[in-house]
Amino acid sequence: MSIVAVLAVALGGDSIPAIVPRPAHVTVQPGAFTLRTATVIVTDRALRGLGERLADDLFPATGLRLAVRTGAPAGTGTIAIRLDSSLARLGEEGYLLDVRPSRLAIRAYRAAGAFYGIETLRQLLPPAIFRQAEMTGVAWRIPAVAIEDVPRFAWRGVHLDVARHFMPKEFVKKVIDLAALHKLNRFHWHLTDDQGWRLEIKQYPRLTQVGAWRRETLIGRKDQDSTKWRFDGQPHGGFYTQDDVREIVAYARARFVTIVPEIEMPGHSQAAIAAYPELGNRGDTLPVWTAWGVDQNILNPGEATIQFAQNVLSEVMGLFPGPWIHTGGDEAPKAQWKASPLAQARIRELGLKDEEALQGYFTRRMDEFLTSHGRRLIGWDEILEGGLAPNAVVMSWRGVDGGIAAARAGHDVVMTPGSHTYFDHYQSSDTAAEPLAIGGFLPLDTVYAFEPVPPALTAAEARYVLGAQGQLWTEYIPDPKRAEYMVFPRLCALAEVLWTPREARDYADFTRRLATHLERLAALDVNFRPITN
Ligand code: TNX
Repeated sequence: MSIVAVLAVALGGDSIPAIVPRPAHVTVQPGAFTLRTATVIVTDRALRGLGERLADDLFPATGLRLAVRTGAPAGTGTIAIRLDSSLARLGEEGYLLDVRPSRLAIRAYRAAGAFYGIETLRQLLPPAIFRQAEMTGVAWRIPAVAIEDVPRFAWRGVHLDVARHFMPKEFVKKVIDLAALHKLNRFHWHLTDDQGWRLEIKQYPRLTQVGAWRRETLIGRKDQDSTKWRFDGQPHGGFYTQDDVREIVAYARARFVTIVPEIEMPGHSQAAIAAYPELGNRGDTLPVWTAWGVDQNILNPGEATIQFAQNVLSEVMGLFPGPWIHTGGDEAPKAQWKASPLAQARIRELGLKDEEALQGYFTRRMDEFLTSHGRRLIGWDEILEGGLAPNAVVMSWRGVDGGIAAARAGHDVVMTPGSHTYFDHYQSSDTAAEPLAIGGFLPLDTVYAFEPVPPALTAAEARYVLGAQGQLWTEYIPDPKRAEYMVFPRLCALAEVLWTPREARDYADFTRRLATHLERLAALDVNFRPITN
């Protein structure tokens, strides 16, 4: 048992309330605050929107329409939500939550902190609070606690591949909502790949007219022998219009989630080449890819293609206000560049060593472009191979070594190793009892045991580790329900890795709280994998 839990028991209180991720400091006190018809939500002018959102969230299950008053005194029977300039120690995202039988108060230095205080408050209520119809016979009691909470990491992310299988806009919003419930603050949206281009680009309409649709999809696991491949004969596709994106960006912003859009280059680009064959190396007309794996068809490194990529990124920057733009960079086989006169001439002209250095040059051109527009390029760890672009942030997916190398070179890093953060891997060793997955084995306790800061880093280097995120690649994940099954409850474990102080992490205590948390997810219609092992 942790020190906090021992203290709580010693004080005669219950164990730590079932909040996921577990707050940094919790003191359980006697008594409870009860929601009643007369309860009033009191906010600062700046936090009025958050107060209204809380009132809206509490209404369906309780049937109570709580009044929201701005600038009123926080007396008996009030829920006060306020900014406090003396709380700079809590940073952008920390908060204090003080629940007494007579009144309840959330205080934070910044609005994001107040938002997380509200998320904690919702989890202190019975799980039925997440239902969308009035739940009779439930006592809406909030146990008296004093919570002081700040996140351990600044980058707490979840990634979703909507290229391999298109996921509808409503599901994207649900993922953002669930991210916020777990106090995650980055949504990495993998929008383009060989099998589909999902973002409307006004200058290049064929990207979605052609690139958003594939003729059919490989059935089952990809066999080494391509003569054995069988296809489903069903067209698959879809894309988000720019208006859809504006809606999703606003939805995320209201939940303090920054979207990190990803446009893959120069690899994972067959859908773009299918739309505009001049982007490829051979000028042949390709279909949007119907199989999985590492594709040999990559963008050519010519000046016109660099211009194309920058034009696309201009529209992306116009849609997404966040600081980070992801340009992929992973798995770009160089056979076509080796055979291409244009690529070889580029290598000579630019005095580059080889094809890897040419990809490094391509990435640096994107880095300069994004930097000149006040943004940061982020890419998968292959971008280290051809000489790292000066401002780039690295996502370390092939283990943590890329992250270590980048941090030592003074680059920001987000840890995304397959070994601990790939939610497309199996959740059980009994794979026959699970839906078909890409392979691998990533059980819940392994996610929980993940340590984003590799011990090899010094304290100074460790500061470059911004955090981590969970990945959902969707080759074998055809729809939202399967996506939920693969992500939950593993994302709950990762959220705790990212939020909770390292010394307060305790797997047994996590699984105890998770049992209640899964009732919340059930109320929210999340198709989580039940805990069976
Ligand atoms: C590798 S992770 C990829 C993806 C696949 C994934 C499957 C990464 C940067 N590239 O394109 O979907 O493996 O696990």
